Amino acid sequence: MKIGNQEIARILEDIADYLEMQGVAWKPAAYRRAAGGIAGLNQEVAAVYGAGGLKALMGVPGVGEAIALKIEELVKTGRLKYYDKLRKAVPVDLAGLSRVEGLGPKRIYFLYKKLKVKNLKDLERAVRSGKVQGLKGFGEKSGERIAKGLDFAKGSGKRFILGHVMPELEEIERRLRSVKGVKKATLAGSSRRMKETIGDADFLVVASDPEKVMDAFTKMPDVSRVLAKGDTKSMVRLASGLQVDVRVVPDGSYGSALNYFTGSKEHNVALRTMAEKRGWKLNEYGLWRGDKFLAGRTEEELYKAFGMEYVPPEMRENRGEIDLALAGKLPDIIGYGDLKGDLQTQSEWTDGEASIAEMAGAAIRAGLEYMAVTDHTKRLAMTHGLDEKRLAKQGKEIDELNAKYRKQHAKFRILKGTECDILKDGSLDLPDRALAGLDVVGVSVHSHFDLPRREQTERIIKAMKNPNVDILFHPTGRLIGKRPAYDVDMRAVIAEAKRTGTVLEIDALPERADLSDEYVRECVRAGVKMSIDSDAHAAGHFGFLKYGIAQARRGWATRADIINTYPLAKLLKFLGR
Ligand code: DGT
Ligand code: CA
Ligand code: CA
Ligand code: ZN
Repeated sequence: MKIGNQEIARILEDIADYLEMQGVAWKPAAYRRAAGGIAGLNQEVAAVYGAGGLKALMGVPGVGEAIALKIEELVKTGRLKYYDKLRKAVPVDLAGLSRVEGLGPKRIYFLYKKLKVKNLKDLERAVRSGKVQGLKGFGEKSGERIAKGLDFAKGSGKRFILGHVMPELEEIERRLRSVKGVKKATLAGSSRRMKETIGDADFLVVASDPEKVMDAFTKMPDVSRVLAKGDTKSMVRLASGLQVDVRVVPDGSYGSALNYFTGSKEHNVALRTMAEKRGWKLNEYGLWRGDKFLAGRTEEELYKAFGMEYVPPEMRENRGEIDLALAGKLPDIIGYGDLKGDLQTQSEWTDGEASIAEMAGAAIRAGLEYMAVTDHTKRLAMTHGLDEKRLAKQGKEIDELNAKYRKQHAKFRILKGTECDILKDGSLDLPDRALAGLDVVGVSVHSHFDLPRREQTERIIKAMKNPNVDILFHPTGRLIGKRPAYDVDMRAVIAEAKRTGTVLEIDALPERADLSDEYVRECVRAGVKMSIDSDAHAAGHFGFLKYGIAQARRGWATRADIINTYPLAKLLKFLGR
């Protein structure tokens, strides 16, 4: 079995840790340098060794003769006796334990000797029982720090919510672009495909001076740890815990590298298989027939060489997009500038932070032509939800604002709406006569999340049957990483939406992203209309809309599927107003 670079690097890191436990002086640093050099290598160590033996290994940044000999043993046998001996003496999960802030090799060793702590689980037990805090040389403060670090380490296998990390990633992209000699810098991976959560972030760079890029990248202020630094590849961990990789690639194969590192892996494999069937070869350096370079400078060129339409990153999941692109039949999915309005916003009348006028101002600046005010209803007492009387009063304020826009000849209209609570039995929190006076009625579930599936489904369907209801807001109620969707038969809900003409919302709030891309796809297939709403609670929240559009694109929705791409007159007609 061939041993990969990541594993070799990890073993060298572990050796460094073991040596540090023993109090060995400069050697740990040498092993760490070598590990970083290998992690940053753009070819397999095994291939380097195969081509040039021990000498070639010593050409890897940070690798001297002693370490080269150990790598040779690893490549040849898949094992390293020296490492096995160290591990046997102190059998601890170094990788896991070192993720805990405040735990270095010396302390890991100490905990092992005193409390037999071998892994995160043991550590958790020892922290809970107060044993760690009681250890001599481990004052109460560091015990507390370790307990905190433990919580974080346990969660660090977690995925990150796209909308929460995207602003920082955009900042990193700008930073990389501003480095001298950088020609291109682009976000790739799942964040380019705009997946609702990402595991790590991947950047590609074309630069005349890669060293400068790596220096700038590893020295960014929000970097908490440099995991690898090489000539063409570096990896860091940000203070948020998010890992970010950067690779410098040749300009001539930028397109194929971007395609490869954008993924998804499944899409890549399908493309590569197709290439092989034609007797071609596809890798991150290009598309080849024998030694002849066919394409790879740009992604457009690459897809064209296959005789395909360009596939937008959001669609690259090998869910049928390849056949459609080959046939020239990809759907014309909604674009990021296509929304004309927003149909779910909250104001300071309930739990929003801004006045209706302030929200409208922000919506206008976001390029929208209409916005529905959909404050909560009285059942949500903690949000100071509206009853019929306050709703009517709010309507007057909206009329006055609209009159003002008309006078200024501003092309903007505030719609009167509600986010009306669906009560336990499926009835609504406002009387029909109040709903009938509104421009747009949204309904949603905010309580009794634990009803049995049948009851939950019937409750929601009953609300959808009310002829005043236009949109079901955040249809599954999930909060990513916090609360799963309530148990509801979405197939039945989608069928009912088709029957009653109810719109299903794609709530763009990053932790909601509700509908998911799969449900968007099912709505498209069923011919059910959707809306993309920010669920804004503050003037700055209209920026969330792009994540909702991304979700719609990932579900292959076109403009026609999304009702708030319609101009106002068409929207009002659709809503029957
Ligand atoms: P993530 O980070 O879990 O949210 O998902 P990705 O898609 O960003 O995955 P990541 O970071 O492991 O790798 C970035 C891209 O590199 C991935 O989308 C496709 C490509 N890639 C990674 N590993 C492989 C592989 O084993 N085979 C192929 N064909 N492509 C790969
Ligand atoms: Ca990634
Ligand atoms: Ca990655
Ligand atoms: Zn809600």
